[in-house]
Amino acid sequence: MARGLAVAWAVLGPLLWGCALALQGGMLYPRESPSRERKELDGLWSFRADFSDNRRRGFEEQWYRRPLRESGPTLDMPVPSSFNDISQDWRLRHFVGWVWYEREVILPERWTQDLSTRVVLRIGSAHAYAIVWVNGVDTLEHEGGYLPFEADISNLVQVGPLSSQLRITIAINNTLTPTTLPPGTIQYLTDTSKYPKGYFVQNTYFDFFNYAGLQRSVLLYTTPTAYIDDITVTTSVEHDSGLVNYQISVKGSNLFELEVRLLDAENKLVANGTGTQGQLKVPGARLWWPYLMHERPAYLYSLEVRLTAQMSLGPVSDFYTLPVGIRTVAVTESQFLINGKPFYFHGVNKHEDADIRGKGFDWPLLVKDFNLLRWLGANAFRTSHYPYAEEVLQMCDRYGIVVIDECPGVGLALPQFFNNVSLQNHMRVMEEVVRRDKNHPAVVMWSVANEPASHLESAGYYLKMVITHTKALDPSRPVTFVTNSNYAADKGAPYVDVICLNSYYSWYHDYGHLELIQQQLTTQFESWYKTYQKPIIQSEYGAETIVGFHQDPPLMFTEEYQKSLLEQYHVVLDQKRRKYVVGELIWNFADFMTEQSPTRVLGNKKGVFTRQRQPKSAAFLLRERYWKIANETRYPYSIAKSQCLENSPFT
Ligand code: GCB
Repeated sequence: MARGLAVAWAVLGPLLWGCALALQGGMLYPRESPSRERKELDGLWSFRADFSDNRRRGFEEQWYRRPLRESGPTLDMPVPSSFNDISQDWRLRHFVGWVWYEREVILPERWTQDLSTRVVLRIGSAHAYAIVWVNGVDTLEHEGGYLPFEADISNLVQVGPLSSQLRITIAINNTLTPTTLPPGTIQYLTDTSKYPKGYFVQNTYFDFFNYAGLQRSVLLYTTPTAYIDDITVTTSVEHDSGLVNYQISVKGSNLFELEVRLLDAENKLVANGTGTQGQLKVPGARLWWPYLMHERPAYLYSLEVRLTAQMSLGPVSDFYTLPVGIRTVAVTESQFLINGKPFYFHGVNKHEDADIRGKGFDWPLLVKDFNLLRWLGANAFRTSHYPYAEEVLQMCDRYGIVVIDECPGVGLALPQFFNNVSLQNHMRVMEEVVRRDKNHPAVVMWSVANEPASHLESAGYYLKMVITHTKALDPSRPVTFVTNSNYAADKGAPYVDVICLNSYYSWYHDYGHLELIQQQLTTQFESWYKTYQKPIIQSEYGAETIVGFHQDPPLMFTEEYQKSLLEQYHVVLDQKRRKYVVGELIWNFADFMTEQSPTRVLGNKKGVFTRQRQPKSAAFLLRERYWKIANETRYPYSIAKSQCLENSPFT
């Protein structure tokens, strides 16, 4: 693609925004406000896995009609959490099929009696397919983990004196099929000399454990019956003014007024407007900068939206406040620009994985990981290989950590996965990702897939369609996918704005031959750049390392080998980063769980931290490097200190 075009969409983006969102309805993060309340349903839920042969007993016996405990034995299951590692039953760890969750709730009386209140049930994520009943009534279905879904349940709870008691039942199926995202296959093993009748396994084509369940919060929240349904904000900069373009969708009324106020961090009004769309001009705006790039990073304004609607019961008001960072993103032939300045990604890939909670959202883990990112001097991460919890992105906005937001398009390894049904599903998932994450200043690029079989012709068409669709959904951000194909064979690369490359020299090839890395990596970069003239990110590299294994000279799996491999990569990255390589993301931030296999020792051990978040030797090497790069690339060029925790440089 011509570079001019890339720049053009960065400029035109804010104007084009919103013309293509195909999903109905918004997915604003549920925030409290004078007109909105929240009730979190985290804690212990009743749980039962359906171990019946066809996994359908729950439906046959209609477990949703009565309290789950009346259907048979239940377990206590914490939410949020993956269910897999919580019990001592190995069958649950590897369970494939339907599991049932249930929780009883008492609602505040006002929620059930006040007919100008709307009650919404929101599920942060349910991996991978979910059906929801409220008081036994089929209310909601959703396909795909890692993204929220919700339903207005007012008509179920505002029906009579007993309605303040609510029973929420959620059936979740973790089966992955050729048309789910990520895809998978169910294989029946029919050799009766080896396997019992009906024996099957779930095959996945990615390298992380298929944790499942209610892995993020479930909550109830209220809005008035006329309400702010969605807000879309894009920003740009003109001379020293920040421009905030907003578009607001209102539901429940056609007769309404909207007031929009932009406040600075001291709560001072800096601009205001009215109506469903407009542009706010902020003279002398403070920009949202990535931390380490600027002395005053991550500046957030607040966009206060107030809706006043005329309803038959009288006037109704709704309030919603959205954090807004003013910043621009653009891509040239060899640079990734934030606020017009070259940005170098020195960061990590992550997983939402730790200990017994699996992928369950956890505040202590969130804060610990961000403290480690700052200790490391990491300024960016990729949400490999699925969208992370919204609270993670909110932290990135506040701390100034840049995000490449990846959808669950991982494991697209077989030709049959590039079919039309999968394509439609993939495009819908991108709609959900963009709808959820579009307003985060920290998100600077979308990644539509990780390591698809992009050498296939069918994959070329498929990736072109998903990328084009994503660009139409959000013309303000670059789009990529992460490849491990050869530069000459890759059919998807022509459509991306930034080339993201995974390579594992001297790990999956030429085992132990660290001396080859420099030559092979140089060839990789030069071939790709010569072919495409687009900026390149080394989006994965690393080595499996078992903490406490030592050997000198280095051997594979030791801490010394991981360090030496990184050092070899860094020599070439240093040569190329002044030219067209715009980032390096280590694989991985921390060790994580995978399926069992002879090449994985209790999971993937390529973390620079252990799964318990303790550093391996490579973490210190990376820390020195990242702080050195931060000092060299900071704008304006002042000295960054590695003691980043003092005096909170993040506000
Ligand atoms: C990759 C994948 C990642 C794996 C990693 C590895 O290329 O993108 O999901 O975990 O390699 O360690 O093999």
